[in-house]
Amino acid sequence: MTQTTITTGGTPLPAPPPGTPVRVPATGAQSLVRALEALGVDTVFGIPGGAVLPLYDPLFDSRQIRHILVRHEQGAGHAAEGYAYATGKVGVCIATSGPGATNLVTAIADAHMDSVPIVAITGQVPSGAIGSDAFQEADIRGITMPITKHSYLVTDPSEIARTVAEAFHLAATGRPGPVLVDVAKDALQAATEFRWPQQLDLPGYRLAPTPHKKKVREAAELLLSSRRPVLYVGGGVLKARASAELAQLVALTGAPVVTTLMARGAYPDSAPEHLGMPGMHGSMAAVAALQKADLVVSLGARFDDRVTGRLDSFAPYAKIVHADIDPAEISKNRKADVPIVGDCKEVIAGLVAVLEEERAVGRTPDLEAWWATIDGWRTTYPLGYDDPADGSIAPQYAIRRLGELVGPDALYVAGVGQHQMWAAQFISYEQPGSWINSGGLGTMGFAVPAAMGAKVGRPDKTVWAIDGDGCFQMTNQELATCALEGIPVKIAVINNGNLGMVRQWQTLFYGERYSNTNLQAARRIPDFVKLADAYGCVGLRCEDASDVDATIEKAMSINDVPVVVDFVVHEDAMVWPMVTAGTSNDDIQVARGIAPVWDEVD
Ligand SMILES: Cc1ncc(C[n+]2csc(CCOP(=O)(O)OP(=O)(O)O)c2C)c(N)n1
Ligand SMILES: [Mg+2]
Repeated sequence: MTQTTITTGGTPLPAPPPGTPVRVPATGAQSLVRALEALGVDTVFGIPGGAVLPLYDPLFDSRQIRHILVRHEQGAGHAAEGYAYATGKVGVCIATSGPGATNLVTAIADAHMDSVPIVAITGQVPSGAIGSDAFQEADIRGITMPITKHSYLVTDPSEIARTVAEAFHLAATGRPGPVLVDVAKDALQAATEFRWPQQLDLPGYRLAPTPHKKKVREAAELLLSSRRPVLYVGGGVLKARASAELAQLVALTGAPVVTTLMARGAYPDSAPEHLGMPGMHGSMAAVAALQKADLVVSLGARFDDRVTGRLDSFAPYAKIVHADIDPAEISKNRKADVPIVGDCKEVIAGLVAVLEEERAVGRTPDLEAWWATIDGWRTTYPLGYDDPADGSIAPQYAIRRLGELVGPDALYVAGVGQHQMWAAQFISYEQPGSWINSGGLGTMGFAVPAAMGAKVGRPDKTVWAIDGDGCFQMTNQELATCALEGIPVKIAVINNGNLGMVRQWQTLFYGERYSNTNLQAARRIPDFVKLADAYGCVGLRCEDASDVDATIEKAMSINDVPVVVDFVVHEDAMVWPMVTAGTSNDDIQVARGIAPVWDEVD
């Protein structure tokens, strides 16, 4: 009577906890809270307001759900994302109608681009007022339609529980993504009956099929016969929790691995087969290996323009195996020779099974010559940077030391800009899930609230945000939330006094005309140490390279309150290597004006 299994397309969802009633009188709002409880939600991030107030009343009574009162709805959205990244569960954010809901839009778009499972719950004006330009009315469903996996407007209170159950299922399964549930105020207030759905009816929603055996075998054959393969690993491998299978695949093939910005940590950076990150700011070895490959096996990656450079010159000699859970990705940008639709975990396990059989009969790839070429690139063009002559801090140095002193068990969350690229390049990610960032949308302001959400989800982990001075000023108000709610995140502000990544483009492409990128760091407005203090956090400043280690150690010793470290760094540092947007990866520069010498590959 109390236990039900939800099925959709034959896939059972986790049953709600024992004791969850199947039918019970409730208001719409009560039934929404009950539904969240039944789905195992323990944390939600939000801000109340008129239209969503009826929901906040029963939420006050929930003993299961902790509501974290943020300072800006964008923070709630990114916190839900950070929570989802860190836990693998669906993150939840709540906002009121109108401006509350529109403040969520950036985070929803971010989750959409990076396939992050979140459910955004918004209050809507009463159903009778919808369409009348009522106070705080915004058609949030219409606004978010192109940036959600699915969106609902609920006006019938008896539909609330089922809708929430569906929303969670849609957010978490298949290719994950954000789902919006907009609920009219009168539906929240109305008396109804909480009804836990016996099954979900989602016609047209098909979960990925089992990977096609013939295609998997074809891909395995190509891996055996190719002489210059590259495993191009994307965020889908992390979403599929397929790192163990990937490690087996690498062990069986000995093939080089590149991990995209979204996949850092999917394969250990320290492993010899790992060439680093491909793309605009990728390592020379990773970019070159893709350009010279005769086979690219794409696993949960999407041939993003930041990876491919000018598409028609990307990996020109390579056959393409493209495995993805979302059939819409396959051949979207680059035509696949071997398309495989399926969950990466199953695809890679399938490849491993075939390759094991073949190994048993003595067939293994021979990549000796390929590795000799790759090792040449690696030794000639390692990632590097120059230390400023004046003793000031190279941002890369501060970030590298942070990674070395903090170690691979922490979670690292980045903002967007130069500091993000350096954090992707100079920290060694050894574990899946240890790197969290905004890849597809490139959302400044992501780091502080996402770190907050990650720390709430994994209180056992040390969580470091590596943020830019520009990004930090977009969402640092969530430090108040962190301080009051006991969420001791650590923030390293890489303070170069500029919108550095934009400045870098101005240096390179706009004749050093620095239009509106200088944040006037010398005037210290705001002073990040004082700001941290004002928010109830500990603020530390580091301006000299010789103090970097001691400052990081000091920050590591403070675990009861949030810590902000203001690393004042040199403003002229640039991110290298670089492939200029819109150009070919063949035109990569390893430093300003320095093109590598490409080895001939037979
Ligand atoms: C919300 C948003 N606005 C604008 C941009 C464009 N943009 C990309 S990087 C960047 C500069 C970031 O500055 P900062 O946070 O100081 O990082 P830095 O590059 O200096 O490390 C800007 C403005 C963006 N990505 N996101
Ligand atoms: Mg900056």
